[in-house]
Amino acid sequence: TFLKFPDGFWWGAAMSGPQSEGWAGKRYENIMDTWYRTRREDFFDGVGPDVTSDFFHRFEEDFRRMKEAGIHSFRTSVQWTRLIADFETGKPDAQGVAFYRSMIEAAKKNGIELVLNLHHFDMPTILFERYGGWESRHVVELFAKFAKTAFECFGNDVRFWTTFNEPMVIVDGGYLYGYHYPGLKGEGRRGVQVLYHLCLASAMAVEQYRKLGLKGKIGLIVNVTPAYSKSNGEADQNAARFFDWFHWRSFLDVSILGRFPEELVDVLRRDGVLWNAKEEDEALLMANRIDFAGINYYHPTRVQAPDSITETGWLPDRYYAHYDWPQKRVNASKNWEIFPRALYDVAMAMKTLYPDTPWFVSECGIGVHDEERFRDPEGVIDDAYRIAFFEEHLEWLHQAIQEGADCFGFHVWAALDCWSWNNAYRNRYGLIEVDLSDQRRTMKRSGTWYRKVSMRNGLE
Ligand code: BGP
Repeated sequence: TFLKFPDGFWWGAAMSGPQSEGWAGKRYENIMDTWYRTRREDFFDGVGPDVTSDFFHRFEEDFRRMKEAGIHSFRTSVQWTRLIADFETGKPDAQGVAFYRSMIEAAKKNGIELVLNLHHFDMPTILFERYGGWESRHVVELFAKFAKTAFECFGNDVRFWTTFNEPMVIVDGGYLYGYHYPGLKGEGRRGVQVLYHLCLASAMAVEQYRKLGLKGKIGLIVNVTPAYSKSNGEADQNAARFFDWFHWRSFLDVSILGRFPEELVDVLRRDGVLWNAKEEDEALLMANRIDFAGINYYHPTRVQAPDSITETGWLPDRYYAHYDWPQKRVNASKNWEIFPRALYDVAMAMKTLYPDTPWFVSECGIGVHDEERFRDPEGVIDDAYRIAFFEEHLEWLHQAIQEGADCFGFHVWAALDCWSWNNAYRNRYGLIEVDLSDQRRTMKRSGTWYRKVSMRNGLE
C-alpha cells in the first residue's frame, strides 16, 4: 500500500553553517574550530572546519542539487561568528549580511523554504574565554542581541527560525561527559547552570522575535534519544523517566509549557545542583514559548536502575544505568542502535505531552564509513542501507501521523556530506556525495529515491 503523507508535508534536509561553509569570507573563531585545533589527532581524515563542504562558494549549485533530490525545505544556521562584527553590541558585519542575503535568495530561487537556526554548537571562542561561555548570564544576553540582529536582517525573508540545535549536547558533551568543548567531565552543577541558561537564551531570542512583530514562526530543535527501560519494574521505569526528563523533556517542557518538569527540579534541588535564576525569569520563560518544535532522532537509549552511585562529580546517570539490549541492531560505523519504532513512540509522546504544538523531524539519518565501498559501475554511491533506514523510519512516522501526531515534516541529516566535530568526514550522511579532493558533488542513490518520495508525497 501507498503511505501518503499530509498535504504540504515538508520533505527536506538539514545542515549547519559551521559544518558546511568553511572559513571563506570573514568570521571569528568558534569553539568547534578551537576543539578541532586542539584535538586534531582525534580526527580521522584531517579535514577541518576551515574547508568543510565549501557551501560558502557553492550554495547556488547546492540548492540546485538539493532541488533535484526533492528537497523543498532546508535548515542551516546563521553563524554568530559570521553575522556579528561586535559581540557586545550585536552590530552586524556587512560581509556576513551580504553572504546570508545571497544564500537566502538562492534558496528562494530554487523554491526551497529555509529554516534558519541560530546556534549549532558554535559559541564564539572569545566569549568562552572572556566570560566562560554559557555559564555566564552576560553571554545569554549577548546571544539575544545576536538573535535580534539576525531577525532584523532576515526576518522578513525567512519564515521559519529556530533558536538552538540540540542544546543538550552542549551540556552533556561539554560539562558532563567530556566529548565536546570544553571537554569537562562530572561538572554537574556547572552543566545544569548551562542547561538553564540555554533555555533562557532561547526564550530571550523568542522574545526578540515577537517584539519585532514578524510574521513567521520560531521554534527549538531538541535531540531526543528516548529511554526504554529494561523491565516494567518500578526501579527500571523510574530510571527511564529520569533519563527523559533530564535529556529532552527539560528543554521541551520549558519552551512549550513555560516551566521545567517539577520532578526534575526537585531532584536537582535535593542534590544541590539546581541552577541560579533571577526572579523575573519565570515570567520570561512563560511568556516566550515556541511555535513549533524540531526533533532530531537517531537512536534510542536503553536503561535500567543503577546499582550504586560511584561517580565523583554529579552526573545524571546516578539515576540510570545503560544496558545492552540483546536484540539490538546497530549501525556499525557509529555504534548507534537502529530502532525505527522509536520515531512512532516519540511522535505519540509529543502528542500526549504537548498536544498543541506542531513539530517536525528536524534530523534523522545514518552515518556510514567509507561509502566508496558501495560505488557502483556508474560511479554512483549505491546506499541501499540509507534508503532502507529512511523507509523504516518513515513507515513508523506515517503510522503516528495516522494516529493524530501533529508532525509537519521530515528533514534528513544531511543534504550533502558535511563536516562533524566528532569525526570530520569519516561518517557520511549526505543524500549528495562530496568528493573532498575536488569538492565535486554527485547524487547518491538515496538522493534519487528521496526525490521520488518527495514528488509523490509518500512511499510504498
Ligand atoms: C547531530 C548534530 C549534527 C550532526 C549529526 C551527526 O547531533 O546536530 O550536527 O553532526 O548529529 O552526528 P555525527 O556527525 O557526529 O556522526
